[in-house]
Amino acid sequence: MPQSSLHDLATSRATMAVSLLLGRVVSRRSYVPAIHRGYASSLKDVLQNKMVKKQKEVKEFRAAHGDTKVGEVTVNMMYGGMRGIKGLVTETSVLDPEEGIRFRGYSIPECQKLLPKAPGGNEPLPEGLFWLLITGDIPTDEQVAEVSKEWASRAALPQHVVQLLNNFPSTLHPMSQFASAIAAMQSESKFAKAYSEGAPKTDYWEHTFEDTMDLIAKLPPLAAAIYCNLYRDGKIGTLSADKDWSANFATMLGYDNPQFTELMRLYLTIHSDHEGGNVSAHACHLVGSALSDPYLSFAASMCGLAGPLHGLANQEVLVWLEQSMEVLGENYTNEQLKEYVWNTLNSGRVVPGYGHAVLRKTDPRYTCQQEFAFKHLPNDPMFKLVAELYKIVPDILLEHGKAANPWPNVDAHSGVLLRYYGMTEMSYYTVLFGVSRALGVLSSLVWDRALGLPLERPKSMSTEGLKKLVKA
Ligand code: CMX
Repeated sequence: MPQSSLHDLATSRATMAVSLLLGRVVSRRSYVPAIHRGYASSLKDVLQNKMVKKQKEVKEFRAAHGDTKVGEVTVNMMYGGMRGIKGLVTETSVLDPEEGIRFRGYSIPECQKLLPKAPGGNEPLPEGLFWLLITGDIPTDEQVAEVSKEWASRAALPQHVVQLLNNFPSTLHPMSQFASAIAAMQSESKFAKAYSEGAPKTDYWEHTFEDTMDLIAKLPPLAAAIYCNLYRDGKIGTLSADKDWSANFATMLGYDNPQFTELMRLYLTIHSDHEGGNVSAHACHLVGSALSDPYLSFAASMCGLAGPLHGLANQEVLVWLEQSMEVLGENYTNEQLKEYVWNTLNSGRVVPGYGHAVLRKTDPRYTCQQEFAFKHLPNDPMFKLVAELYKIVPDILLEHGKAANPWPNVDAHSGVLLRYYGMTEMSYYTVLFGVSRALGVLSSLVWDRALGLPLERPKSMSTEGLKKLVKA
């Protein structure tokens, strides 16, 4: 496979200066549809049409129902992580406790069926899911191909970010490297630049959209640089203008198995969005509400994803599974496996990959990964272990009596698939989750700016004040 050094990928300072200059020109004029600009971005045109309609819809809805009550807040909700409080509007996806996620109304199986695929591929292209998330429409093959090309053309990393990545110590966790490098790319923010030059509020969405497209395009080379620096020889594979986003990512990571590329397409699609209240989505929305630019907002999102109760659980699951293999070997009995799970619980730890703050059934993101495993790696011992655990853990968690949801979530399955194709470096897994999560949280950020959502500032209270309020 052709390899190029990280430095080859970096844009020179001169080129960057020119593109920043162009960015300034664009930010000063009012929006001109792509067709008249002579370059491909029909996505932006589709989006603008949607926005005009949605802005009107929201304005009319608020005028008619602005004071209508939508729920209540209890003392337990305030101490209990605000579970169940209806306090956010997110357009891109809705999570049903029983059914799981729907992206703009489409379930995962529906997305797998309806979204465009790569030639010869069976899994949906994340580009299509992004189009769906941000516009609400299922795109055509041509529209998706256009997004792939556009992302490939925006993928160059600034030189100072390459240097930063190359200088990180190998002891720094990949997620810390990821979040830091994203924050450092803020130097490229078209939103920050336009804001500092006095851009009108009505144009915020456009600058946020441009940053979103740039940032999503740059995440695969950035993530690949972390991987290759930490676990390979520091050289990343060559990006090609003709490949889709996932195929380029797989190549840059150094993987040339077409099945791994298919896994990437599925993985990057299903990890993208989980409505607005989860930590990574909420963090992006919250920080973005201060008009921090998309780079800073997404860096904050990634700091949240790096927590073991959220995205880092995919790393924790693999650590836990490998430990069980070490302790039990491959010829374990059902009783031994149960004992291993009980030992985890009795030592005060959680069973990673199980439970959820909203879901009350098996996560459909787990199910579609399980189907992928049945198709491609039915005899893998680690997959068999995951399948065995699925049979016993829910009953154990019910007997344990604490977890509100005893069923597996997305993280219970992803690591096993990656490991099968040779990606054994589990501390890297959450970075892949993060690359995917950009599609959802940045789509929402564009809509936040289009709808003019204000600074987020809920009311907090002291226990003393709360006691007085409820006359305790
Ligand atoms: N194993 C053991 N105990 C669990 C548990 C699990 N898998 N899931 C929940 N519990 C415990 C909680 O720790 C809590 O105990 P305390 O009362 O002692 O604090 C109790 O059950 C009630 O928790 P809950 O209401 O069921 O769950 P929360 O909404 O508070 O938290 C989650 C949800 C995901 C953090 C929790 O289920 C968990 O820790 N799971 C394991 C980690 C994991 O897989 N996280 C990934 C989630 C998906 C993602 O974001 O990527």
